[in-house]
Amino acid sequence: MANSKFEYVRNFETDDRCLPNTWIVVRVDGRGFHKFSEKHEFAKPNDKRSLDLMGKAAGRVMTEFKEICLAYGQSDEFSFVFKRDMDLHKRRASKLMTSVASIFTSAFVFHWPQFFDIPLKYPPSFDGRVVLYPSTQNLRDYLSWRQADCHINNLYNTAFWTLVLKGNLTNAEAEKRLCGTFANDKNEILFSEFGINYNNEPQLFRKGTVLVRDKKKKSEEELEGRLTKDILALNEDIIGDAFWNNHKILD
Ligand code: DGT
Ligand code: MG
Ligand code: MG
Ligand code: MG
Ligand code: MG
Repeated sequence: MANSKFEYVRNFETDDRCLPNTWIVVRVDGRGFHKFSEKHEFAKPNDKRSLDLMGKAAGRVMTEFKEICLAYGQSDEFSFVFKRDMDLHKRRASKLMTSVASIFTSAFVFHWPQFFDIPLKYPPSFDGRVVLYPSTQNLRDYLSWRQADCHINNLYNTAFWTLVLKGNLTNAEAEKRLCGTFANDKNEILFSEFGINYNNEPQLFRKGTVLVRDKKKKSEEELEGRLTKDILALNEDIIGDAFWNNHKILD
């Protein structure tokens, strides 16, 4: 049915191609995960099962899209970085964003039983957005921003839930106690009152998860603990230069 009289409606579709030669970041974020985490009895403040499942789902997205060079996740979100010279889907924002959110969500549901003993109570969903970064410094700053967010929230949540669960404060009392405190105050409360050295908390919680590709041939032993044969999950600092000097992902 070429050239039917209906075909003019195609002209209503708008062009949403991302600017060439820019880093494309797609970020997905769990919709209403405050409620979702309560309903599924997530451990507070961090549930390792959920964070590992998020990493697994993100790995599926990277397996599907070879154009993604790196992903970073924390809490209920994951950011995917597409190589700046890629031309997948003609760089159309809606195609990239919806495909990533869809693959991520279905993988999250598909792999749920591997991580949780209880069944899903309702279908979880994730929203998506696309952001373009023209310079590599802008992209590094974006990723630093997300990891700093992870740190700030995790320090607050660790102090808050320690005061509630171990200090027997009510939620309101704990909130009041932490109001106006700085990072060193929270570290001090954790250490002097509960003997917790925040720096010894798991890296997964403090740093989030960064997924990178690693195509080197590996022994059986080295494959242990990997997400897939080619994708490595790390819980490292990505704000400083060391990580980037080691991995050369953005060069
Ligand atoms: P949204 O994104 O606007 O639809 O709303 P939410 O509720 O997803 O809010 P968001 O994304 O700003 O914050 C993430 C929520 O998920 C936050 O309430 C804490 C919760 N959450 C994420 N990971 C964990 C976890 O490992 N354990 C627990 N207990 N809660 C978590
Ligand atoms: Mg949100
Ligand atoms: Mg959310
Ligand atoms: Mg979130
Ligand atoms: Mg089609």
